[in-house]
Amino acid sequence: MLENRHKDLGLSDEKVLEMYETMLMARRIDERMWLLNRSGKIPFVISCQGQEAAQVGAAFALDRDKDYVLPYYRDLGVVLTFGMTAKELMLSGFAKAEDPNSGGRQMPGHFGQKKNRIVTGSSPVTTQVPHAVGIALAGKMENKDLVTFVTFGEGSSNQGDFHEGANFAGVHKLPVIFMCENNKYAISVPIERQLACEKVSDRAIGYGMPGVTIDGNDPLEVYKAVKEAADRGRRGEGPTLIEAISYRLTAHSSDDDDRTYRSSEEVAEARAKDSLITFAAYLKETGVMDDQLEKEINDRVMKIVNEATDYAENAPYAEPEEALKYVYEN
Ligand SMILES: Cc1ncc(C[n+]2csc(CCOP(=O)(O)OP(=O)(O)O)c2C)c(N)n1
Ligand SMILES: [Mg+2]
Repeated sequence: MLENRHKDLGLSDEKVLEMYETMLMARRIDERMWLLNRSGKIPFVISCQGQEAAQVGAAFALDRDKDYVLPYYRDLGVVLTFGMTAKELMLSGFAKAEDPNSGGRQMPGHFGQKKNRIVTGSSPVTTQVPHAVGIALAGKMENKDLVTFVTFGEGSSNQGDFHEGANFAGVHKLPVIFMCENNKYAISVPIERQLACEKVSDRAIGYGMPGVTIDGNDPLEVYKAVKEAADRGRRGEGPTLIEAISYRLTAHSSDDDDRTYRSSEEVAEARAKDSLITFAAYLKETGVMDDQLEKEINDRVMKIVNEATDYAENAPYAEPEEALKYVYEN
């Protein structure tokens, strides 16, 4: 690794430590959710593990006071960067009344928080893409200096919503960043059975926008690509398609057994390239972090995750009468 790549990108030591801590927070929350699920305390988990570098690297390149994010279900790293807390995520895992995403109505992974411009999504994959395009159009019509950032899986890039949204954004030169988190599987279907073209980013040419494929395990490479895309969008030059390559380290969800369709050797190989390990190594090589600081960060994160778990576990469920709130007009 090159010495101090983050300095070349204009990122301070504090910023990259903050990135690392956010990646670690996403991982530790996710790990805790699996434990809670397997001990019968929460009904469902859909993991970010393996995709934290792409999520956090990207979200750090955006303007957290202006831009809108339209995350998909794995994006713990994106929503944490945009201000959702561990406590709020745990409240969602336990489906408690105080969950800011949906008041405990939705499955975990349906992120939404108005004050942080995290736009709520729906369960059919890729429906967030046309929403991101629409918000960018509104921003352009109102001369607002904003970009929208939308993510989706590579399997989901086959859905009509992606193609319709990308085409409209390309024609109207809208400030949208389309980021595909290519984790090589769509549930049990491997990448070779999903696409006839070589890369998801090859699809960009059809919509008149640049398309790049980058290493999604390298948060700095992702930061750089998303920053360039955001700058293009703000200059009025239109959308960009970014394909961040990673690997889904867990099963698709807590309801799936991935041993039925992939080998443990393949998973072990991907685990050896885990961005939590490689980014920590980079921070040590460049003298930004030592063993002592690494321990301090981990202890701080674990304390927050423990407190969030306890709080959410003990928080009240919504009253039954609340079930129809927001569904019908009062
Ligand atoms: C329109 C639609 N079809 C099918 C599903 C069921 N489904 C949920 S996640 C998923 C796989 C998506 O794979 P990918 O886009 O690669 O994302 P990943 O889960 O790998 O991150 C499917 C088929 C759905 N939610 N919506
Ligand atoms: Mg996938």
